[in-house]
Amino acid sequence: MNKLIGLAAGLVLAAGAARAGETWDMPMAYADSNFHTQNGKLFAEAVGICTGGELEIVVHGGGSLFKGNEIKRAVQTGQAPIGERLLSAHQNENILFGVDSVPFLASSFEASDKLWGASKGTLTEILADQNLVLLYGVPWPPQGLYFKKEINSVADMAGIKFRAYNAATARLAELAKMLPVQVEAAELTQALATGVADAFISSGATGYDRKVWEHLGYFYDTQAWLPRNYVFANKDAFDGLDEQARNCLRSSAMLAQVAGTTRSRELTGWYLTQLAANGMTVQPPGEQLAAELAEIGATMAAEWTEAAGAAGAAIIDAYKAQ
Ligand code: PCA
Repeated sequence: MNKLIGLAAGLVLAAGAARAGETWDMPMAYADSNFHTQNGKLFAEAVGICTGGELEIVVHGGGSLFKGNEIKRAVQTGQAPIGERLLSAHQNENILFGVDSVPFLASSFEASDKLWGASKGTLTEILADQNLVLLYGVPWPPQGLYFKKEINSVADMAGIKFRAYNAATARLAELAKMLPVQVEAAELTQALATGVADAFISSGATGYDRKVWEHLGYFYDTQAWLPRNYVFANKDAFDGLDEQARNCLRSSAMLAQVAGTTRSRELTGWYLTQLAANGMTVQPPGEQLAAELAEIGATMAAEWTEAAGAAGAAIIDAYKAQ
């Protein structure tokens, strides 16, 4: 039995008799086969077992219920009671949502966990003010650059159409004199096929999910940051549950965060192997490229710190103090 389900099955003993209850639709933005979506399904299963069927969560992957960029609003307004989204996609709303996409600030799983620990309290408060309850967050594998051709310097990138997924990736494109275009992961394959974009930054996971080897040849393992998906509930829907169901959501969320993060870490190398097995050149950036990307990263870190003010500084201080 899966560890997560096993623990949840233990919790059900405390949960009492089963009774017919509520069903929550849970929109998720990424492919059904993606590990975030699979982990969301385990979370849903754990909640179902823990509540003895009182709360059934039905996962809708691949942006099938709401598109990625619609999910937060849908949950805020109660059109969906719960959902998952890329946290840094909301940086335009509040700079602090972009804390996990500052280049080279936290570029390992260990550092990502520390940064999450340092930022979670503040993010929870911001989301609570938006009628949302933060449940859990799971990082994507480290972000690397995908291109059609070999790239040895930032100058080689000039003029390339670059698919962005948040404000930071668009800014990176600008600083490298590329042309950013926002595209959801669900539409990435089509964007590459039609020439809307010829390059992007993402994890091996998204390259694999979208079979990007059909269009691109090179992956540079820059390990620039590990952006996080987070799962959140509508606060009114959450508060409307009985205490037992709320506790089940919280405990299943804790398990899902650990299980999902472990899975992300375990799969990181495997995804890169798959890119290579499908004909891509997978390698670290060359010395010049790495140095020039570090400079762009330093510019972006300074811009983020300036925009994030005292609240941002408090998060960075807490992160560095760990
Ligand atoms: N995949 C998502 C976000 C980060 C990642 O690794 C994407 O490319 O949209």
